Amino acid sequence: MNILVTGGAGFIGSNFIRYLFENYTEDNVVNLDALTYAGNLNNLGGVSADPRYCFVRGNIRNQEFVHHLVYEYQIDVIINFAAESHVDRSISNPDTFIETNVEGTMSLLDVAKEAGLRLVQISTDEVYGTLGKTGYFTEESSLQPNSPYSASKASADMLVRAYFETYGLNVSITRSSNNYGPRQHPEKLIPRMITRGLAGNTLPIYGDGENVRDWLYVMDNCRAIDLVMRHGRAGEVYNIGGHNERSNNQIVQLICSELGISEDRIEYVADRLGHDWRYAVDSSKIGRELGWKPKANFNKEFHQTVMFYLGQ
Ligand code: NAD
Ligand code: TDX
Repeated sequence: MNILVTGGAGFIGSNFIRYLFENYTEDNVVNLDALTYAGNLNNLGGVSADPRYCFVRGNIRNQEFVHHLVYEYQIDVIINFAAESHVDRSISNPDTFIETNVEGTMSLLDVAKEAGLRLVQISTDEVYGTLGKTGYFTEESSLQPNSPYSASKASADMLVRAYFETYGLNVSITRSSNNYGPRQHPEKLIPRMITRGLAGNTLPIYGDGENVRDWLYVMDNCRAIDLVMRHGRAGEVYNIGGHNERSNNQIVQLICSELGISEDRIEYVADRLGHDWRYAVDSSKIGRELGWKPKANFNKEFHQTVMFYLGQ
């Protein structure tokens, strides 16, 4: 297959390209990435010389350009990772989130429609809003996004759904929980705490730190996305969860222990506006239909993740 990966210079996209090349010999990848502040070609070290790989700098909103790429490289499927992905930035500057996450997805949908291609939209569990202490989001849960970021991702999901219902476009959506692993931008909780910890800085936890996230090892997510790309049903949504719920306090305490630094470095700071309290997804559908379940041992992969950032 000839696969157009958008946003492949970012965290999950770059790990996904690695996953493909490690597991398949026949696939070719075109990585289309605008190289925003979040894109880093060093994430593709070791891959960039592979004859199956090609990097193209460009914006997913540039429909004419994407259209040209699809024909030039005879693309079979588009996997859309490209996004503005940081909730805090969406609170201070929502405009680019609408431009990339909504208009950019719309542009790709139009190209896929015109060329008759399959498209997999990489979405997030944040579109469902927040949970209390119990319960899980299923694919049938209502969309109740609370941040400009999650509202932009939910809007994109609605467009994807509409292109399936209206034009019969061959689309699937994945909604994963929080990913951890190598090559994540240092603005996100885990790499931020590690890099600040190493630099001797304070470790800023928002609010009381009791917010809960379900941590999914990035390679488990890549394996799930690959299954959805090849075998997922058109018009369907697949939740992907790690079954590793931890409070932010627990995560930062673990980082302190991994780095051998004192928890006195933790500083409780002003809470994030509209801060979702808990995310947790029911991923039984992808287990039932595609035989996926998370394989990673959390403590082992968390340790490896810390080692990765220590080595940088
Ligand atoms: P990231 O911010 O690390 O990477 C995003 C990439 O997209 C960057 O390389 C950036 O340069 C590129 N990009 C941004 N705007 C672009 C544009 N207009 N045109 C082309 N490229 C553009 O993000 P990530 O953490 O790897 O997330 C990837 C996807 O997965 C996103 O759609 C995100 O919403 C979703 N997601 C992420 C997580 C997570 O925990 N990181 C969880 C669930 C879903
Ligand atoms: O400095 C910090 N202190 C802190 O307490 C940062 C950066 C975060 N936090 C808290 C906020 C969240 O409760 O940690 C938790 C995780 O924060 P982020 O790493 O910003 O992730 P989150 O907001 O949960 O969103 C992530 O998962 C879902 C990704 O960034 C999204 O792209 C994805 O859709």
